[in-house]
Amino acid sequence: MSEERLARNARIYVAGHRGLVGSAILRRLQEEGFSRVLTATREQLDLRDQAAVNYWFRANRPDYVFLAAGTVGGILPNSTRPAEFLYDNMLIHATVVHAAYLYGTRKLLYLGSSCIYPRECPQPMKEESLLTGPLEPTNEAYAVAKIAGIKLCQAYRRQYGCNFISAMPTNLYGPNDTFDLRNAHVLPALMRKFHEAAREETPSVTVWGTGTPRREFLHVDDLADACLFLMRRYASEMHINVGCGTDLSIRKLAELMREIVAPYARLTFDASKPDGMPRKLLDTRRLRAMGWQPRIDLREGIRKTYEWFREHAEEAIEGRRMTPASA
Ligand code: GFB
Repeated sequence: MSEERLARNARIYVAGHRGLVGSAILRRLQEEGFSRVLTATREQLDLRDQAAVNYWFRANRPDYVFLAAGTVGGILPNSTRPAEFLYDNMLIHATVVHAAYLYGTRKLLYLGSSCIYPRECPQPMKEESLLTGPLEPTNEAYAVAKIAGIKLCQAYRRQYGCNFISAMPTNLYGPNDTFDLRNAHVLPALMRKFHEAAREETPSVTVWGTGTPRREFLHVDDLADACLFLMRRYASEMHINVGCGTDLSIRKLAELMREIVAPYARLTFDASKPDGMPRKLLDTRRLRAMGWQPRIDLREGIRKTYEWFREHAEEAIEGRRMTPASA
């Protein structure tokens, strides 16, 4: 397979550069010395507006696109705001993919999510398991939009010969995550809860659900590394999983977080909150066979993220990512 050279002066657009994933890709591109990285804030460009996106692409002509923009959140907003998750994400994927086709983008990498696989999917979840069974109801809307994004990239490849590829990351964490408890995913939510509990006299943290669901967590800097790797090396129609290969129960995650952030805190479980998918572990053999592997283990990754959180607690807690069409 021919390798994409990614010249240092290539025009590279990171859609969603303020989010967890986009900001990690941006940092990585800057570290590697790319001199023409393009971004647009939500105020500058509403990615749900095809005419505006076309205009922006015509003016900026990106050679490469990392499509990491979207309306995202944890299990609660996913289940209570399905209209926004479906509408925003379907439009954002469609406008950017279509404009990339119209204005001659050389290659586009679309970021999906491990929630595309069926609720009862055999574990670890292989790429081939897509559309083999019903989806997990708590994130069906988001998953349907993400599946549509994969199909869009495949369709533009088949019909127009576009080099558009899709990567499916597992649950992610790291700097610039959402720490607003109503919208956050489990790892940043627990980090904040333990951080706040550490200041209490009798520290206690409530964990949603039963604690039995299992999740796989990848540091977003590892994902950014995989994204650059795939942009250079992957050119197939099949989406490709990106994960670390091991998972743990939510109870174990809470215990690990407690050890790092607030060792004396007591754990309680709120079973009135949803568990969601029982298990979500990706089969990453396809990517590993190409020679990629993650570098940051979970304990080290949580420590690094907690350092970042303490330095940025105020802005992190404001939770600025849960807005439509985040750019
Ligand atoms: O990370 P999370 O919100 O989303 O929740 P999913 C994972 C598990 O952690 C669930 C439990 O079983 C939650 O009940 N949990 C325990 C908590 N305490 C907390 C807490 O304080 N906050 C949160 N948020 N969870 C999302 C999907 O699913 O994963 C998205 O909704 C996306 O569509 C994303 O795919 C990657 O892993 O269940």
